Formats: sequence, structure tokens, C-alpha cells
Amino acid sequence: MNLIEKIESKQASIGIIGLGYVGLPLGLSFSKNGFRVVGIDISEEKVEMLNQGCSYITDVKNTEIKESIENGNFQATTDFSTISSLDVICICVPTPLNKNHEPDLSSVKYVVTKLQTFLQKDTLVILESTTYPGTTEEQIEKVLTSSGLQVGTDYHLCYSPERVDPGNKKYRISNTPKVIGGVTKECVRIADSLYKTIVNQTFLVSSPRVAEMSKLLENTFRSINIAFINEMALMCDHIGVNVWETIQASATKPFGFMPFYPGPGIGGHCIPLDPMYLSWRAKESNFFSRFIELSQDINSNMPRYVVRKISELLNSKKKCINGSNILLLGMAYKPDVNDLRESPSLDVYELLKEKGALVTVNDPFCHSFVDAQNQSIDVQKKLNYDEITTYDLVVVLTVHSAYNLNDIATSGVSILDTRNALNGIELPNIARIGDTSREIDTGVSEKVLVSG
Ligand code: SAJ
Repeated sequence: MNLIEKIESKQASIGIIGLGYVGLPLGLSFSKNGFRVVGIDISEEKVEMLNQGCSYITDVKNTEIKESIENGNFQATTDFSTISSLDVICICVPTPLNKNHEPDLSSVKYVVTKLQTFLQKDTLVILESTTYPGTTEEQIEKVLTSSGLQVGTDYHLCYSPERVDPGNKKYRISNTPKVIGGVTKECVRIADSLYKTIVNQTFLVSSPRVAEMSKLLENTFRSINIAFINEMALMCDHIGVNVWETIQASATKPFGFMPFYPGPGIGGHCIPLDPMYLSWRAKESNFFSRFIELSQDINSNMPRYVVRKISELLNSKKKCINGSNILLLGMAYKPDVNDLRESPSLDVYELLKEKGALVTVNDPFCHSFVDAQNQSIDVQKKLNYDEITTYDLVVVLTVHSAYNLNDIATSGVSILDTRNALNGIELPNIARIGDTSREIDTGVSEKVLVSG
């Protein structure tokens, strides 16, 4: 039986290397569709938790893991030698930036050394980790060829970008089209037959480079547009227009416009990082992307703008940041996830601490984080609404659905809203980024309409 026949009869065994927010849902998706899946990770703790049916990914429930284990379709291990017993290997390891903001492919390279040792003939290898164009051929194909393995005959190699959107209830693996680029036509054909067992739609491209570039294009598009609307927010603050109302008006245009929204900066594992992979690769080819550099600059400076706004608002109450009691709502990078990676809330926290503020951080999803002084900071999980007026200022950074925004707004506490979460509530104690308000609580706001 050849590999495609093994896949179509669900007899192919699938290895997922890297059991994070991409690898774990992908592996369970294959398990649920009848494949035997082995999850491979370097973390003993993660492997232990998974084999006990415990999830550490917000979007993955314990029951999903338990069912797959009970069906004999999922097990986790730290033993990379299991690669030799698998027909398909999906690589879903992190591709972060190093301290010089350059691609760090160390996790991918580590996996490739294991492939060199354990890869068997006729295995399909797919890289899903986000990376720059050329990685699949340069970091996987070239290395395996040097070990005497010929792609297309000894094994098959593709790139297929992950499109997992943590917390997204509408778009899951099955209804998100999957782009696939292979080193040979046969490679793509095999990968296409595999992904078609779990996704409704695949889109085949002519090479891994195109597939690698498509993912970076998607996320660089997003980063640049977020930077653009962040600059519009700064501009509106200066010229005296409410950016949020402006966006709502522009968004009524049914064509030729796509709304993005200002915020305290950009977080997560994708949007802040992916454009840097692309600009790094472009520079390697002597091309300097001004768009990417400018958007990174604007986005990364939004926390400073938020802190400047905080200073202005406290000043209007004859207070300064130093010594003020400030509550930050939402430390995760986006609503209803527990992911703190690159979260701009952490930057706002550090900037306020540097200026001597007494900062309390609240987030129902995050337990703690390590601050710039390497201290572990406990995160308040439950918001005590009775104590909220004890703060000099409350800053809405990430709008978790658990927050009762109306109670916060009507408590009378001074609020800086960086997400327009309090849209429609016009009270003198509420200020927004991207708006002119530099004063608060004075009650002189020209529009004091309490709606809703
Ligand atoms: N953000 C804004 N304004 C916006 C949109 C986002 O400030 O208008 C901020 C968010 O607050 C967050 C950061 O940008 O801090 C990233 O937000 P995101 O919605 O892009 O969320 P991510 O990082 O989970 O991005 C993922 C990406 N998915 C993959 O890479 C597979 C991205 O491609 C998706 O477009 C995005 O989800 C999505 O659409 O939700």
C-alpha cells in the first residue's frame, strides 16, 4: 500500500512535533478523523499532562484529549525515535525572534537533526511553523539531502502555513482553507490527500516558497494596517476628532474599505513577529521594506502613547503617575485567551512601574508573569467591583468577556479605554485613546450623554 492509499484508508500514522496552540489542535483533528496520532514534544510536563487527558491550550478541552486517547488515536511522547514508526510528520514548533529581532529557527533545526536520524523512506514531512520564504528547502531539504535522503523518492516535503486563530469560535481547522506548497508535484498530491481528511478546502501552490510567503503576506498586511489605524488614532488625538466614531462611519462603506482598530500595541505570536521574518529575508536579498519597519515602529510605540495619555489624565486631576494607584484590565494580548506573548499590556505595566506607579494587574485568564526585573508578578484574577473606585485610574487594555464594563463605567472611577470597549457610554470619567480628551472627571466634557 503506498502512502496515499495509507492516508485515504486512515491507516497512515501521523506524528505532530510541537504540541502548542497549533500542533495540539492539528493532532486532535487528525485523531478525531480516525488517524493514529503521536504527539512529540520536548516538554516532559506537556507530555505528562496530555497523556493524563489534561489540556493547557484554551481552545482545547480535556474531553477532546481523553476521547482521542481512549480511542487509541492519540498519545504523547518526548521520544523522537518514534519518528521512525510514522508515515507523516507535521512540524509545528515555535519560530520566534532572537534578541536581535532576527529569525530564530533553532527549534526547526533541532527537529531536522532528529529527522536525519530517524526518518524512514516514503514519509511525508510538512513544515507548518511560520517562517521566511526558502526555509523548507534550505533548512530541511538541503540538510536531509546531505544525509543521503532524496526528496520526492526517499521522502516527501511540503510547507503548509498554520492558520490557527486562538479564541476564534467561527474559524476552526476544518473551515479555514489550507495552502500547500511542495518540493515536487507528488509531494503536494500526498499532502493534499492528507489535509483533505480534515479541512474543507485546500489551495495548492507551485512551491514551498509561495506557501511560506503567503503566510507572511497575510500577517504583514494585518500588522501594517493596524499600524496605519494606530497612526490615525494619534492624528485624531492631535486634530480633535474621535477616531472610533470616524472608523464606524468609514466602515459603512460596503466596498474598498476594511476596518482595523487602534489599540495599546500589538501582541501575540504572529503579528509582531511575522513581518520581521519577512523584512529579515528581504534584507538578505538587499531589499529594505520601509512599510514593515515603519509599522513595527508605530505599533511598538503605542504603549508609550498610552502612558502619555495616562499622565495627561492624572495631571488633569492634579496627580502624577508616581504614586498613583492604577489598575490594568487585561494582560493577555487579546480577549479570552491566556497568552501573554508580546502583549502590549506588559509594556504599559513596565512603563508605569518605571515612573513609580502602584500598578495592580487583572486578568481572568493569566495567573502571573515575570517582569523586566525578573520578579514574578501575581495577576489578580477576580475583579472586585466594590474596590474599583479606590484606584486613581483604571486602564482597559484587553477586553475579556468576563468584565462587566457597565459596572466599571458607572462606578465613577476614572477610566482610560484603549479599545473603545465602552463605546456608546459618554461619561466624564471615561477617556479614550484616539480622542482629544486630556481631562477627566471634571464634568466639563461637552457631550455627557449616558446611552444604553
Ligand atoms: N489588533 C489591533 N487592532 C486590530 C486587530 C488586532 O490592535 O484591528 C491587535 C490585537 O489586539 C493583538 C494583535 O493586534 O494584540 C494581534 O491580533 P490578531 O487579531 O491578529 O490576533 P492573532 O495574533 O491571534 O493573529 C491571528 C493570526 N492567525 C495566524 O497567524 C494563523 C492572524 O493571521 C489572523 O488574522 C488573526 O489571528 C485574526 O484574524 O484573528
